[in-house]
Amino acid sequence: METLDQIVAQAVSDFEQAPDSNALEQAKARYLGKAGQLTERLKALGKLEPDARKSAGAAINLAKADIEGALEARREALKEAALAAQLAAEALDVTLPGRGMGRGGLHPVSRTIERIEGLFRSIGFEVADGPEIETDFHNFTALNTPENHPARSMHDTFYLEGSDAVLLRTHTSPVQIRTMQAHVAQFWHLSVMPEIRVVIPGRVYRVDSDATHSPMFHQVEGLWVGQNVSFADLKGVIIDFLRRFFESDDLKVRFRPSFFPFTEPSAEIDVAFMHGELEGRWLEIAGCGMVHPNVLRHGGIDPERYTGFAFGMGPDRLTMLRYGVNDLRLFFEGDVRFLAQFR
Ligand code: 2U9
Repeated sequence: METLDQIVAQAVSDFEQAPDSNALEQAKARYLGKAGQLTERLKALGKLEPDARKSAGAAINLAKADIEGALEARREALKEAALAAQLAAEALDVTLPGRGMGRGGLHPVSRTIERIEGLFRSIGFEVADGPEIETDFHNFTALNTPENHPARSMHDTFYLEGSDAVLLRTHTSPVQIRTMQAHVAQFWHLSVMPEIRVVIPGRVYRVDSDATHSPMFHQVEGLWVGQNVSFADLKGVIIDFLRRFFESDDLKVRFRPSFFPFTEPSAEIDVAFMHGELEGRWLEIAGCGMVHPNVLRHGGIDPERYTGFAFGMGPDRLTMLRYGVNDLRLFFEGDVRFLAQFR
């Protein structure tokens, strides 16, 4: 039979070799568990004479204390090793460089709008804006758009709930009406009013959505009203603007007769590049015309004394052309991977 010393030595060795706490507790059971070696010896004490029982019991208790000591020591060692492993796994390398703050930038359409504003400011235009929620009067009636015009239908225009007279503006033109009215209110007492020269950039809304139409898009409109403002002035301003905008002195521009309720005569403006991928192709870029007498009257201006021209263009489309973007929706999804390319 093994001596107590041998059992203790075996237990200490088993504990030391236990790789984790599970194995350690199993090893403990072999010595101190219900059927463990030391437990069996304690049970056997009952069969001994009282004197022998006393000395044997004392020896077993000493052995048990040794084994428990070794067990506790190994438990501590495993706990420390586990903590050290966790600390190593979760360690941060504080010497790594930081991630840095991402640098923001203007949206490509905002850049186009600022560019357009700058070019018109350079020839004496002011920049104006107005409300995106408009009245049916400013958006349609004042712009000579008849009661039955399809643009006024719920299929094309977002009306505010419970109203057929308040809507999301479908163009920036109502701001031009407001500009004329404010101008007249300020200068009506003068024998000749100063000229109005404004460009109006802004968001507009239409019931429309596909790769080339968004329910929200941008417009820039311009208006020049004064005595003797002519279609020749319109052509000069527009051609000069387009050549500067596209940085191309040999850009071709043509005015194609068209119809808008708010201008008469009216024209579509096409451009053709003399270089690059789109060379020689006519591209529709804007619309324009002489402000209709009814529209001047709604603005409070006497069409017998003053004339004016107006134009409208889509900066979203101009941005697509300038940067070669083929899906309008990319501008309004807010995907930073797309937008970061324009920083
Ligand atoms: C007033 C009088 C006249 C503005 C005009 C157009 C022609 C035109 C479109 C071009 C691209 C809108 O964004 S777009 O789809 N615009 O074709 N706009 S004349 O005429 C006005 C505006 C206000 C008081």
